[in-house]
Amino acid sequence: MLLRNATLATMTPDRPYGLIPDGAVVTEGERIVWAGAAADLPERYRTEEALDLGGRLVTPGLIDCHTHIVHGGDRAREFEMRLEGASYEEVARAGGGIVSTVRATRAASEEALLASALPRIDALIAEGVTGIEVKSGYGLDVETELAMLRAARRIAQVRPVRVRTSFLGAHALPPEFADRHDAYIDEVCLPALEAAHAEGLADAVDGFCEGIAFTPDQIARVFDRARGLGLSVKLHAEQLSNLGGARLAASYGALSADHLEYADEGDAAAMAEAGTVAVILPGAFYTLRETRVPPIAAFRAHGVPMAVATDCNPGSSPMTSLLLAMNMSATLFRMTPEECLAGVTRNAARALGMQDAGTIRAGQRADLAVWDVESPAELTYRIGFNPLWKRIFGGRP
Ligand code: DI6
Ligand code: FE
Repeated sequence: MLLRNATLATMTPDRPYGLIPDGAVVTEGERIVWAGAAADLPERYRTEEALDLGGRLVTPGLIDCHTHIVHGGDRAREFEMRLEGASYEEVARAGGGIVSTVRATRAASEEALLASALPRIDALIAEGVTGIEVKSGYGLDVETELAMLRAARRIAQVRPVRVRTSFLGAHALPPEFADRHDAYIDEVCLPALEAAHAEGLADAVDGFCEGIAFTPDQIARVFDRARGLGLSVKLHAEQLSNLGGARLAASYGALSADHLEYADEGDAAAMAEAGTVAVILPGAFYTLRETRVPPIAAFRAHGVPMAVATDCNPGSSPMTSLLLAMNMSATLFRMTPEECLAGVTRNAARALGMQDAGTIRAGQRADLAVWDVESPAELTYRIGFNPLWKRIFGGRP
């Protein structure tokens, strides 16, 4: 298939947006076989069946590289309570907070987990998303962690989207292990990781390194096991305080460290050295009404690749719009529109270890988004507006 009369934001790093004003793309099966200026289109492709894009903008299909999109229940009642003045403790005593999602997730079948995730998945797809990362972490027992990952894998069988799964057993401490973090790691988290790996359910291993979750030493034990199984790691780090999570992640050659509001210059240097992507999550910052912004300038100065994601979860980021995450990253964190678009394409692919996605060039998968806009900055600039014109997944419109 020949896509002609297109403005290409190829997102290759050689020039801003990798922009090619009068461009063309040729796909064959699932792959891109040629992309460039229309004037350079090889003779042999000129007779292909052509789709005239009328000058519209083509970007790589968007990638949401950090979500907790599979989960039971919701936390709308808790949202109301907090706005009526209830404290965090009162919410927790009324059965709210992360444990309420754990309870709802344990009570749901794998089928129900899949069914409840699909409307949220569809909202992402409607904005040109072609790749999604999904974490476990609301089961916190072996069976439910596996059920979450199985439901996540099934998304790719029922929707035209690629899915990467992350095992997040070290997300929170379930009530039955109150104050026994190490026992939870030994008796649930590590056995669940082994079982998930044996079933081929985990592409990577994640953790939550925070005062309200797990210490760097506990996370290191999970990462050691991941390394033993040959799995890549990533980490929720420096979201609410600096415990050294980003440096720990970097020391394991992590794909990414995520959140990072409390990261510092030294963390940025360590991440740059390790090639660890900084995943910026403005939805949680916004929802929790945080005030400390991630050190974007330090990441930029050290050359740390930055990705942007929704963190879609029922508590701290009930958001299913990657375009909104781009806008928030610009307005709240001062990322440029080009950094925001690279954050949901090239750098999001890198955060997932997806080497064949995130840019438009020969050899990449033909996962593309066509937008009814004149310039790529418009994707970040507008709020609550979806200019997607067509999505192409594996060469298929
Ligand atoms: N960081 C967060 O903000 C969420 N998880 C995490 O690791 C909170 C998840 C929730 O409240 O359900
Ligand atoms: Fe998260």
